Amino acid sequence: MKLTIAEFKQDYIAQIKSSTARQINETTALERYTALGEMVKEYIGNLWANTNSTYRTEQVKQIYYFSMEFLTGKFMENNLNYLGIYEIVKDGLRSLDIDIDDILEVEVDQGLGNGGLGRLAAGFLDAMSSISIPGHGCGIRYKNGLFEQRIIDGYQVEFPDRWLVNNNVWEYKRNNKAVIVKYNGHVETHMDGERLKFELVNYDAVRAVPYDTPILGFENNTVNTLRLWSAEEIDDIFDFENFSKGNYLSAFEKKHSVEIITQILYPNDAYDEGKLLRLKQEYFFVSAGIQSIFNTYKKMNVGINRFAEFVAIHINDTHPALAIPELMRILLDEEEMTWEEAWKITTQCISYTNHTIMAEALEKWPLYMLRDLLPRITMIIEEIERRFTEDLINVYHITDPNHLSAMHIIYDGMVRMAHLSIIGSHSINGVAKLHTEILKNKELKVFYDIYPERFNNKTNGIMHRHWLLNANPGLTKLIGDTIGDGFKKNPRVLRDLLKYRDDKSFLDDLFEIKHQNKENLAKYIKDKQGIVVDPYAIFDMQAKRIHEYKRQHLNILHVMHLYRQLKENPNLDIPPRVFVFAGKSAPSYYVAKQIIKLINTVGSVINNDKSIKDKLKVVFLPNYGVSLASHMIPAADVSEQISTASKEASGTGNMKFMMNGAVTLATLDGANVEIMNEVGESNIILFGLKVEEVYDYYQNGHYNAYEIYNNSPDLKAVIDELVNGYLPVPKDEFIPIADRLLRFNDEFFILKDFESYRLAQERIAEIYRDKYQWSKMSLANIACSGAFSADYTIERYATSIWNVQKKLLDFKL
Ligand code: 9GP
Repeated sequence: MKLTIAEFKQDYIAQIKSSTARQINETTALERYTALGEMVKEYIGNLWANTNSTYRTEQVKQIYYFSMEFLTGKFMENNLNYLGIYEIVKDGLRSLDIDIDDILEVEVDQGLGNGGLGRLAAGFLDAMSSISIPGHGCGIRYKNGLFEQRIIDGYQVEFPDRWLVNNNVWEYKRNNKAVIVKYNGHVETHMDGERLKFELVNYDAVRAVPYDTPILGFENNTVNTLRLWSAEEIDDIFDFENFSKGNYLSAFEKKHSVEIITQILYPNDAYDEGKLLRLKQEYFFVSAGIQSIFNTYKKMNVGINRFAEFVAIHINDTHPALAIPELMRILLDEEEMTWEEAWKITTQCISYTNHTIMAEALEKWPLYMLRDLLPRITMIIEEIERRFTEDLINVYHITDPNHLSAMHIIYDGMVRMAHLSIIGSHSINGVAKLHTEILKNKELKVFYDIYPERFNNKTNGIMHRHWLLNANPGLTKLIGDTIGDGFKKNPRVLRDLLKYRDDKSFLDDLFEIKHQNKENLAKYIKDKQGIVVDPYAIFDMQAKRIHEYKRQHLNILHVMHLYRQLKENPNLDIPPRVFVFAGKSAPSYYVAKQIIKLINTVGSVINNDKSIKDKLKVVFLPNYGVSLASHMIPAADVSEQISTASKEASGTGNMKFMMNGAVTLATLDGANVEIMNEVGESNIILFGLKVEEVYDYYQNGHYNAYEIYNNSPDLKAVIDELVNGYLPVPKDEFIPIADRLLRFNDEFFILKDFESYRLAQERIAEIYRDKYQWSKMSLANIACSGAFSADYTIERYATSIWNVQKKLLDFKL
């Protein structure tokens, strides 16, 4: 947009006065931030209104991305960049004696997600807007985001994440678009002429109120909507009569029992908590979201039969799978369609992404619970199941009871949400090539055999503008000065950087930018953790959820090994290294929490041991989220992507680190395989078992952890140190970790992969000694990272799954 510094200053001073009734120099950073937010929101508002009215009047097909999680992080810097006014605002504020960084610092991360899945959803929204796809997000406005992680005495301790405490300047509450969601009750049937009608009676009604956040596209006038639903008591009142009788608490009971539905995001990305509340949440946003899609759709007046021509609904993992029976319910009970008509529309509209093969994360709900909470929805699921079984027998000629039971939706008293999602949608995609192959050939093979045309791959992507423009301005400037700014819209042109791989002065600049980012992070570590690290050391990072399959313990065991070597020979000639960890554990995942404690305990010993001459440091940065990632990733030399082959569906951190010039230390798992294909084997450090070897061990059962332990003195020494070593903890503290490795036979092959990991780390140390060789590898990673932009991923979803066209918008601000 066009804005001069003088115009900005005038608008801003007026805004500050109207929103705070104070002089600018008397305002707090929060007030300044809020005033700026209000102003930016007004600029965006014009574009937003134009986008919505164009979609409506031109009757374009729209995609609704349903997700339990949206990890959007902060909006201000992005919005300023996307409007093209960041520099103007920065200079305007400076002339008012305000540092823009102080304002940006005040914003809190919108942390409505656990990790990869939620961040992916946020990146997809950004990409849809930025490449002009009419697409919106639908989710839950949790009052408390993912917990705040603090480290106390080395342990993870969880605190509530009250992100709304200072209000959220970006959202609009839309009372007039509220809808009713119905729970419990029972279904009555009656004949209406020829038609059997179903009616839910005596239900509990909850008011779902949407809060809309504008999702701005990059310099293209598009503003889509993230609609998050909040639960309210139907009239938002308390029981006055009860209150008057002095029953203060019980008067508010009903109100609280409703509001609790959107109170908290489950801090869990790998397990089905089995909680009724979570099921309520899932139906809540799905039912509200689908009702509101109908309300919007009906304004187009094109007839209900054409619904699938104008609406695509994507379910992000199985959490929104109840969209299938809910859409059926509305089409059958409210729009009075036949089952066949309704089913056709439903399967044409719905598509599903699978994000994991971890068995414990594949959602199942007890049938009795579902029936009690959602009686009509359960009837519809049972009918879907009945018809599906009939098809299996009559169309696909499957009669073997074991085969049939492997495919049922309802089995052993449980409802399998992945099966419902597959049967009720026209597309099922995995999130990296390898992951999709595993789904097709193994985990979901029985379904692939009957529906091969439904299965496809859509490798994940990241918000490349965020990870460069916002997170790494130094690198962004160097790229822009060298190859121009085309990469912002078309990140594949980053490949042009490859021309500079032998240009020493370019490599010097690149090295210098990385060094500056490391200096900044070193300062951050010193300020926050009190640990001094050497910015000339190799910064080796593992930042992601803590999980045994992600193998943070392989990393820390190797650190313990390096420490042993240095203790034996303090003059050992190795480049100094800083190992940085960050990530949250699910609160109930005991072993993962012990891994955090182990990292911190090892760190407390190593960081204070003068005898090793600062050659080794270990840092655990608490409360990993989008903002912390944005500080860390630009400073990384090495990106640890070391999951057990087959277990990480894709990973997206791997792509962010690569884009910022880190060299990946990787197993051939998830999207690491595609990263290797992009950069070439000479620019990635590979190690470890391959998928086939992992499956071979699982199938043949001949893995023997004790044997490896007994035959590898280095490994044995560090595992023994877990229990009998120098760590200042009670002797049994880390026995649970040691037990998982030995007594329970090392499910994730830490022991088997230790030696090749150690050698890979040695290679890294070797290469790093040659500054130019290292910088060349780093350059190759940046140059080849453009392929992993979410812009391209969304392009592929739009053309091959959703069949949604771009809508270019012309509007002058
Ligand atoms: O574990 C996967 C991760 O590999 C992937 O990158 C991410 C986004 O597709 O999804 C994660 N899965 C979940 O968070 C839970 O299914």
